Amino acid sequence: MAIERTFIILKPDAVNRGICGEVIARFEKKGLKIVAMKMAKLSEDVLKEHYAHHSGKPFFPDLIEFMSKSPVILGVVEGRNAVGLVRQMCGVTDANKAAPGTIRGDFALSTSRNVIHASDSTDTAKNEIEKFFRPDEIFDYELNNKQYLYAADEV
Ligand code: 3AN
Repeated sequence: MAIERTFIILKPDAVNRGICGEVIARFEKKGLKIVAMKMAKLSEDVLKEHYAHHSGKPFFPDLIEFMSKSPVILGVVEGRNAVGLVRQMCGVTDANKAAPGTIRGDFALSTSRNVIHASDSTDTAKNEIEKFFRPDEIFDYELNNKQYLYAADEV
């Protein structure tokens, strides 16, 4: 499994409910590495492009209004199979159906207020990271814990 980078947004509900730290801690505890992080208020134009695949759906206006209402935290998370792994840790879109133990399963009750966005494929991750972060905002550094996270033939 390759070392991948994936893009996350801690949405306005996470910021305003004060649970960002708990969510980020889950990725750190799992052994994933935070390689970029910043707070930003996303414009309606940026959000309409980010969620273009939902344009025209009944919930689209509420989604844009909600996501632009307050600052969010943007991040890049790195590790083996990070794209699929972070999606698994988030749980399914409808937080009512998300399994206990997942972020949405443990922290949310709604489809539209579901705490976190995470890229759904390696291609999407690459595009989203490029769109939301400049190269100098993403950091290459060693945690020096690889031998404790992976066997020698796994890295
Ligand atoms: P995910 O974030 O799990 O990849 P997407 O990409 O289908 O899910 O949806 C993006 C966001 O749009 C969701 N996180 C949620 O906020 C909102 N959304 C998706 N489907 C619905 C729905 N049926 N009703 C309300 N909001 C929705």
